[in-house]
Amino acid sequence: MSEHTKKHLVTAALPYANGPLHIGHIAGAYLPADIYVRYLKSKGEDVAFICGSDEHGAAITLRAKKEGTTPQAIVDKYHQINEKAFADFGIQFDKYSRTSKPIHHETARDFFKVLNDKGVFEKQTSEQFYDEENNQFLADRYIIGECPNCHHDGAYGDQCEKCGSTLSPQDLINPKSTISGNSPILKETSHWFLPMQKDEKWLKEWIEAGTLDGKQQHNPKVWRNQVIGQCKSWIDGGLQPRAMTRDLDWGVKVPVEGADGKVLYVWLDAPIGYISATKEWASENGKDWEDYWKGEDTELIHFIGKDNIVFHAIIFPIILKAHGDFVLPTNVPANEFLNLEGDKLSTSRNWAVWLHEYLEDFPNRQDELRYVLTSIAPESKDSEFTWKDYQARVNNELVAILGNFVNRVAVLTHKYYDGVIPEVEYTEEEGAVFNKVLGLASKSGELIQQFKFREAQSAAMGVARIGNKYLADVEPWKLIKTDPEKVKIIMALAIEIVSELKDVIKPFLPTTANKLGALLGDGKTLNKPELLFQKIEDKDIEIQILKLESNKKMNAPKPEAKPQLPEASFEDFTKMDIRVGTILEAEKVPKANKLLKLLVDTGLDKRTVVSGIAEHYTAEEIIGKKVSVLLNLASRKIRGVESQGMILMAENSVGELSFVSPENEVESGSEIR
Ligand code: B3M
Ligand code: ZN
Repeated sequence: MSEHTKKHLVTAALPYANGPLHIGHIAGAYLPADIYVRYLKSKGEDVAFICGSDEHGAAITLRAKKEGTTPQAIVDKYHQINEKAFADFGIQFDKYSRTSKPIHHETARDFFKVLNDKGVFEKQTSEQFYDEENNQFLADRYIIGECPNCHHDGAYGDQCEKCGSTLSPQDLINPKSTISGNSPILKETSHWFLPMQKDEKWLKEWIEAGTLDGKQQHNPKVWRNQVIGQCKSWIDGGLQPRAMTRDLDWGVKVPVEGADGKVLYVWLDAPIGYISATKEWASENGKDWEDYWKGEDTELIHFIGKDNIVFHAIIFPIILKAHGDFVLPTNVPANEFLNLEGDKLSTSRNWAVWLHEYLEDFPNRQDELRYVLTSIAPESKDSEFTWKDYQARVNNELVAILGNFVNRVAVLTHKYYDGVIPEVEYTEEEGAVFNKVLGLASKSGELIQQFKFREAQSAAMGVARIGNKYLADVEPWKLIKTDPEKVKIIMALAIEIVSELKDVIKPFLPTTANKLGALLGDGKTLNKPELLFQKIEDKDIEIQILKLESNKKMNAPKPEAKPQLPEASFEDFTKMDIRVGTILEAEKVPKANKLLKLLVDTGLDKRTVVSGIAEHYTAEEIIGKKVSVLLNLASRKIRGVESQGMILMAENSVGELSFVSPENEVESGSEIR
């Protein structure tokens, strides 16, 4: 069998078309997938890189409801935005499809039918939440209530976003329908269940040892620990039957009689999207999709974030195997999460760096973001993006090392030789330097094949480091007077390092690699250099940090307003004698942290009032202040001091107090009513 019968099918999680993409998405799945694919293609491998919009599921219908529009309008909008953002960042899919296409509906329906005909599913009746006002069953996301773990009040039926725990709708305390706001009732409905418990045995062997039907299917040593760990803990905890259909009117209709009003569960539907998109790509490119999904020598890799592990490493393999003929994934290199400036990324709180906004603020600087995101890729644990770190990595690495090296080579070659690349023979010294370069380049490639993209990029940057250090050490600008022959050799080597650098960084920094390609031209003369990287100034990142902070303020949860008190008559109100008073004296009440003893001019008299404001005001700062005083409150002793009346204060949601003072100058004793 020749080397090139091998096929690589690489998928990246289909993003929900219900919002724009942020750096967490890119760092989690799309960037590593793109690096992997670019590398394979540079080696002449046969690759299909497949992705697309996930356009079904309650996430979409919910968003449509919130924005007062249709699910179709939502997915049309975000499919386009996201497809463009991927392209702008050089994420080069062979196919970016969408699950709303007829070919997908057909593929998903057929898949379900095959499984159903084989008797894979068990039809079960269970009780689910139902909104009586709207006559509909409620998808998990349509139910909110109190989280049983952290008691957060806005937990969804499938997950609490506050503490991250996975939930079932029936776990919620005091569940409410998000459609009507009412408490839902439980009502019987039937669904097609996948009895996953039957697959525990082979799954365990397959995941832990990599064997399937007695054959070695993958190498578990290349699988990430957290992927194997998560799968093991699911399996060891005992797999449960899981419903593969839902009561919803948006999605792929269940192709079985008696299934009106039901669609395929989005987690059955979406992974099949990989298959339908491959079909589309194949027919557009004169290929056979089955070579990639059913071939003997096919490698299937799913790039995803860690919240998708169970769907790709347990559920999808179960259904692929149950269907028969399909290959199972060779690896599921899931990433952990990326945090932002000390906090979890959050779409709803707008705590994110949005891709389309990044490129508005930093035009043409997609490689800079790719570089930083790969440098901090959350491959084995959660990691964090900060703007300061972004600035430091761009300035100290891309500008100071890579950019500086290439720029020196270009400038000196033009200065000494009008750009013509000298032809020379290397001495041993140059040979040794170049061997180091080749060593790093091949190391980078090996690391990519082991899905260690962080280290792989750092090895690639090592090539620029070697070149930069080499020039600094041999100082051709000094030798040019004394030993011009040596300088020719030095520059020839430096140019060859640039050429190697171009190839080795290409998977990571494709735009930069293209610029290096343009610089190197025909290999005989260097063209004029384009600026590779510009320094990120302090003000550039200060703007970004301010933007995040103001988003945070705008999205801070508003406390619920206290409900209005029972009605009071006008007589009730007029019983209260409230007047403007002036604080004449103030002092702390001994041994009472909160209390100040005030002497107040009420216009009628000067009297003592004890007020619990000492944590908000010092005695000195309030002397002379005009305030509102309730005069005819029955006098009471507070800490041994007789208090005659009460100062009215406004209290905000976090318990801060402030005086209620007249806006204009009015004399003490003025009535308030
Ligand atoms: N759309 C979930 C997500 O974006 C889902 C992935 C589907 S991959 C088949 O996290
Ligand atoms: Zn919780």
